[in-house]
Parts: sequence; C-alpha cells; structure tokens
Amino acid sequence: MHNLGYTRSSWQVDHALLTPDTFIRASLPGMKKATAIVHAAPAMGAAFTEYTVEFEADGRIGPSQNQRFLYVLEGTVDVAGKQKKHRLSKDGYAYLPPGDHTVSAREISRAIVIEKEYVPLKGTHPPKLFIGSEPAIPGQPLLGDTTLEVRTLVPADMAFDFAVNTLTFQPGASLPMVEVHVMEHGLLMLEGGGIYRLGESWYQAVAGDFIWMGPYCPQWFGALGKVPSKYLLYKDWNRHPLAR
Ligand code: UGY
Ligand code: MN
Repeated sequence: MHNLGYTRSSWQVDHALLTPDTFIRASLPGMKKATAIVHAAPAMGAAFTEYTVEFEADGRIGPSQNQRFLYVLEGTVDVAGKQKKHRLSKDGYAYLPPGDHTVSAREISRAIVIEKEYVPLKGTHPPKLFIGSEPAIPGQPLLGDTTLEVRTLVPADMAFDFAVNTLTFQPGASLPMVEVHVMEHGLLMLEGGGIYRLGESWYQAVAGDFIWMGPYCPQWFGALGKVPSKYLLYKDWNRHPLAR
C-alpha cells in the first residue's frame, strides 16, 4: 500500500523530526565509497552539522577543518590522527580535532558524525584526539531518578565547546520537566521510542529517527513500550552566550 504522501517527518522553525522514510543519501566532498544522510545543518537553522555516514567496504571520509565527534552505529571504523590508528566497533566513539585525520571502514559500516567549528576559550588548550566506548561509561541517574541514566561521552573539561551524552529511559520513564534552554540539540534515537514534545507539538519518536531542537525549543520525552529507550544527544556547551 502506498503511503499516499504520509510521513512523521516535520520541519519547523525551532525543531525537526526526520524519519528514515524521508532520508536522502549523497556523497560529501572527500568521501570515497561512502555516502551521507545530512540530518542537521545551518540550512535548517542549526549552528552545527550532524550526518550519518554509510560506508561500503574500504570506504572513507575526507579531512575536516571542523572538529568532529564520531559514534559507530554498525560495523567497525578506523580513525587515525598524526600518530596512532584506532579501531572502533559498535558504540565506540572518537573526538577528532580540526585538521588532518583519516576515517575509514574495512567492512560495511555506519557511523554518525557531529561537526562544529571550534570556539576557543582563553586559558584552555584545544582538545586532542581521544576515543571511548559508550558501554564502558558509568550511567548516572538524572536528578536522582534511577529509571533515567545519563552517560557523558565527552570529558567534563572547559576546553570542549560541546557535550555528547546518551540518555537511557526505562519503559515509562520521562524527563522530569519540560526544558527550555539556550543550547540546541541534535538527537539520534538509538533504541526504543516514545513521545517527544517539541515546541507545541507531540511526536511519536522511534529508533532510527533524528531530532533537531533549536535554542529555546520546549522539549520533553516520555518512554513507552516494553524495552528501554536510548538516545545520543549533542548540545553546545561550556561557552558564554556571546562567544563565537
Ligand atoms: O541535557 C539536556 O539538555 C537533555 N536533558 N535534554 C533532552 O534530553 N532533550
Ligand atoms: Mn535539553
């Protein structure tokens, strides 16, 4: 049955829900045997870009003048700076400073990449390449709620101008309040699903969906179903609102 033009995808001035049925693939400059699905970009009102890379075997992406945060969704991805090569498997991640680095995959793989121009901060040194693995990070209950765990993937260091966390909700758990804040978010739903309030609308959100929340977009999530829900969340962080 044809969907007769129906989709859950919606783009609004302060938020967007983008569902896999509407994803369009295109190669970005520097990519070989790889394509991108661009989820968030300045064209929509975001101050960062976030895209999924789908690698063929021996696929690669080019270098970037922006800092990158890369999280592996499927397969294995190799990242290398000036010295060492690191192999990342599912739920492994890397911070890549601007400049020369290589990102490649020996097998069919998928990763999500966040890119943002680095905003320096006096008294700190720009961060260096590092890698991590999400399952190895201890979960912290959000405001004492043990049904909602936060894992902080980027170190608590003012040198970083953004944060990336995972939030894991047990079925029925929810954010404790409607948040309205100056930071914007890029969100990839990794597991489960529920109801996301964005602005004045309530959306069904399930694994595979991408959400952009602009500055001050009212936001709230409640997890539904019988399995935990989990999302990967970017936010700008650690900088004065007038800094650039
Ligand atoms: O950290 C956050 O701002 C987070 N609690 N927001 C969200 O999950 N929409
Ligand atoms: Mn938030």
